[in-house]
Amino acid sequence: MAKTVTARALDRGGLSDEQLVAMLWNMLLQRQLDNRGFQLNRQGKIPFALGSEGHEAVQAGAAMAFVRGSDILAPYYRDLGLVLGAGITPLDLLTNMFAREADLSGGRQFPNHYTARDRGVLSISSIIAAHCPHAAGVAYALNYQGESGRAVLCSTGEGATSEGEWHEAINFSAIHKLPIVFLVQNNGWAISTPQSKQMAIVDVADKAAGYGLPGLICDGTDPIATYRAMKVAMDRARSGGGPTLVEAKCYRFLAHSTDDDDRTYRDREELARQRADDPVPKYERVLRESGLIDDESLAKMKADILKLANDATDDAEVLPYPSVDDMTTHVYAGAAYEPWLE
Ligand SMILES: Cc1ncc(C[n+]2csc(CCOP(=O)(O)OP(=O)(O)O)c2C)c(N)n1
Repeated sequence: MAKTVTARALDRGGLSDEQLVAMLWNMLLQRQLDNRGFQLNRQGKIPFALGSEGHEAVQAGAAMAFVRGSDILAPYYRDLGLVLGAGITPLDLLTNMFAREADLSGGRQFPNHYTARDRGVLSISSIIAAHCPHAAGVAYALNYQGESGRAVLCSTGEGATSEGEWHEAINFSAIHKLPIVFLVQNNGWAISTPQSKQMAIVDVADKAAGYGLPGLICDGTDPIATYRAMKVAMDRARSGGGPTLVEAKCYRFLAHSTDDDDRTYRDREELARQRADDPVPKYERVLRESGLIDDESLAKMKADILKLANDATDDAEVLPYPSVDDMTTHVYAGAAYEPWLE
């Protein structure tokens, strides 16, 4: 007998059932891979990990507004869900964490510093906001080459908006009406610096007015709300309307990185309060109440994701490290160039 599902009407932002469920998949995969990075670090197998826990909804929603194979992504180190959305695979991510030769940057980058030229993903800079002028440059090049219908998504945290490069990039983009969206994932903290010590305003989106571009705010704990804002902004960029600043309000549940102890600056009550608004179980509830998932399909999804993460971990761990002879490749122009021998 057919199962009767009492579905609550869902404000779906124009997304299909498959897309709504795909966003949950992305969020669950982010969380699984986040945990994996921290586990591997505590096991002494990788030197460092960063987590996006609390940012899952922003990134799943923004990734849904990104057109794979056409748009260009300029991510920052906390963008696990965005890079997955752009086509970087769990095996790519684990190979990067383990710094193996097959890593997309040859095992030379920090963990969480992904890049994939063939998928339009710019290389991540450890220097906060240094990628923003690069992103504006790519957007300028799209205009210059007359490539309409494509946009650049440049992502940062709110701390990055204190950096000169962020202001230069956003100003340049507004002047030249570039096809770019500046997504700010405002999690309230820049390592130990709270937002109140970073800027004297409450909404980062207000910074847009000073440069003459629109600023949108969305609930970054809701992937559909984030998708809506990002879709408006990306479509505007793609159709020649110029740049937009989108601020997604979210929270960082984990310490800044595996090298950070957030107990020294964040009280546990704040964390517990924010956990009550955890985007992952919240979105599970939304899909459950609207009849798009049930216990069985959710359990299967979680089992499949765990297997994907386990397989990627096992496959990456057995790969070889880069050879020592290969040390200067990608560092100096020309593989045989050894400046210290001159
Ligand atoms: C120019 C520069 N200054 C300082 C740092 C050290 N640093 C690394 S991450 C970080 C915090 C950035 O915070 P935010 O942009 O809010 O992103 P979040 O980590 O909170 O996602 C800082 C200060 C750096 N990498 N580069």
